[in-house]
Amino acid sequence: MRDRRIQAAHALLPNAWQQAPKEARAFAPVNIALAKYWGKRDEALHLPVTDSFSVSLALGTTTTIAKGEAHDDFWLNGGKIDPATPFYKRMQEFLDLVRPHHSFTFSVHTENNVPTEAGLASSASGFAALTLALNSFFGWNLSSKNLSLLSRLGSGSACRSIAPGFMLWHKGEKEDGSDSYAEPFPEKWEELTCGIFYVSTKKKEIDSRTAMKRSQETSPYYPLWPDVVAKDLFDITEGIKTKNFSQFGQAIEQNALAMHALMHTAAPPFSYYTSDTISTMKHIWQARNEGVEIYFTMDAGPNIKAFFLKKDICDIISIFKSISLVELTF
Ligand code: 2P0
Repeated sequence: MRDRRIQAAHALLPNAWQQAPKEARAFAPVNIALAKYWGKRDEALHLPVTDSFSVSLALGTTTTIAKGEAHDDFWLNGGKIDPATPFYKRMQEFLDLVRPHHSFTFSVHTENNVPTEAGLASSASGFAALTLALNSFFGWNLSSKNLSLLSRLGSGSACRSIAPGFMLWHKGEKEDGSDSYAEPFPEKWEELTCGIFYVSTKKKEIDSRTAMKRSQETSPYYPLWPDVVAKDLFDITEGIKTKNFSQFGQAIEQNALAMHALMHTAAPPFSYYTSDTISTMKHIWQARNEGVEIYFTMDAGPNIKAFFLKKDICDIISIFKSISLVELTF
């Protein structure tokens, strides 16, 4: 499994490289999945069962890399990471793919301006920022496609975090994953607005990797998922192209609810919903019934990300006191 990952990474890198600057820093945005990545056709290479689609936020991760000392040292928001944690191990495993030689060590400072591990996709922006920082640290000069392919080896959804705007991740067909990358979807939507309901910023009880695997392996409804995504993805992209907000909104909400239904029907079942998640969903449905167009999506966590149009901002903030507006990047 490790060899296939190393092979996949090395296929993307130049033949010879050397450390260029003393340190390098890069920013990558959080991406919010609108048609979700939920299930893998290859676990080692993070190859998905379906295409997926996202929009990037202005929030994200800034990563600074320098050469380390005796061993790898990682910091997250100013705190040093314990080498026994899964976070440390995942970072180290990713860096193993690109270490110039066995004894080369890294010092990595990661700053998130979103709550870590609260279902706000910080592992995606984290691995994307790390990939972009490595690219300038070693002077690889990789294309956007190769940056996306490389970051996918850290975390699948990271491949959609290497650029702003709408991103489409092609699932690809090849066994080596060389055609499974994300690229910008060539449409903008300046009117589109996002607001987050921070229902809980507590660490989640079940990590998304485990959640995805259990849904795929045990939900009797998983076989329906590829067709659900294909239909939703069509409606989302058509909605964007024709600026049909109802078509777009219905599809993103349906896709998120279908993904959570897979978790609710897994064995054993589990849920990221809290009672506040459910009351926020109901509040959104009620506002919609009363004529205010607002739709939501949710990822592997209890927080709700709502989408609406700029013209409705005043109504939205007067109806939803706890919504935090966040900037999208087009
Ligand atoms: C997504 N999520 O499309 C979906 C929706 C969470 C809910 O991708 O195992 O951390 O590293 O490839 O990318 C979260 O899964 O999983 C995720 P790995 P990842 O954004």
